[in-house]
Amino acid sequence: MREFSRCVLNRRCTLLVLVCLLVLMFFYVLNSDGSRVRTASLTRDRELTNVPVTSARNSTVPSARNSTVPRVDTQTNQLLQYCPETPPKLEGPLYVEFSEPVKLDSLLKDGLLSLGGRFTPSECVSQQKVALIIPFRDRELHLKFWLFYMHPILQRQQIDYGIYIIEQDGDETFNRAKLLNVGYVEALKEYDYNCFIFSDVDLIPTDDRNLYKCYEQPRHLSVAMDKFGFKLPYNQYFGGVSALSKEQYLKINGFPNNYWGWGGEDDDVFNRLSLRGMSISRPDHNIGRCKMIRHARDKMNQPNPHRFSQISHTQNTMDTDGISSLRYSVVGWEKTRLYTKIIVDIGKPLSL
Ligand SMILES: [Mn+2]
Repeated sequence: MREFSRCVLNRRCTLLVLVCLLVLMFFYVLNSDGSRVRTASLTRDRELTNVPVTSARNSTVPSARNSTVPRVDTQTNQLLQYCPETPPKLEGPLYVEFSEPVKLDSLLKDGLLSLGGRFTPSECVSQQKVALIIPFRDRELHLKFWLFYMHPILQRQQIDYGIYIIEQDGDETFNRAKLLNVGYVEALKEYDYNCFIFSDVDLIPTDDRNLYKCYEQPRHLSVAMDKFGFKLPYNQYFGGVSALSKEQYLKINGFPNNYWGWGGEDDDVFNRLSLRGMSISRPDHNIGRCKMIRHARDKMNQPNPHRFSQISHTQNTMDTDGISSLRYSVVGWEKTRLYTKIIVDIGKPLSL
């Protein structure tokens, strides 16, 4: 009798184990469609560790290692998934016009922006944390247009972002690249950004499928500017708007600090990237269209007469001139819900 009941018990146990196995297999198959958070994050990690830095142009694999973790929505108590590779609410070609002045109140109505021009999508977890850095001096009107058009675009792109306006104090010759270095350092003091977009204040993309995020290779975003007849002025052109992950930026020791005046600094950055074995990723020419606000040359931003000689020496200067040698002091700052502005003293050119 006892033996009989043990036998029944064993059978039940076996049955239970089998049922458990079936349930496990069911969930395994369900998970393998890649839509679950856990699976998505595992796949991304594998892609990141296996892909060599120099391979595949125009890849859509984000190079910035994702340090964001899935979070629970406090209102619905649900676990949020990562935002999809293609944001669902993009509009494609956009109407962008600079002839009429714009009002910025509409950007604040929905309460989505927080102090410093910070935004985090509520419906999903962004794959990257993006700091937008804008070198600035005396272009208030352009900044208004930029904010008016860019905030809605970045929000439709579901990007976790912050806006940093880096203003050069004083009337000394303008130094775009050094201001960009300052932006990188200052942004990282506030948040764990892993992607940096460096943008001129007068450039607006006219298609929101041009995603303001980082890719496996450094990204040039302003590939078809109206100013250049919607073409690249030359193949190595890296000016206007570019995106570098933290790793890509550090690999080239950041940007040069000694290009005073207009021109050359973007070519130096291009040289740095190719000297470190990287290539340039770009969007399609139709998607990468953008409009520049017409303006006269700024005072104190005359063409840099040393630029051609400097560009030819990138290989010798890049290790000593860059983020490793950056010196500046913060003179003041301003935080609104549209942006963080940091006013900096970056010195003046060394007399050669
Ligand atoms: Mn311009």
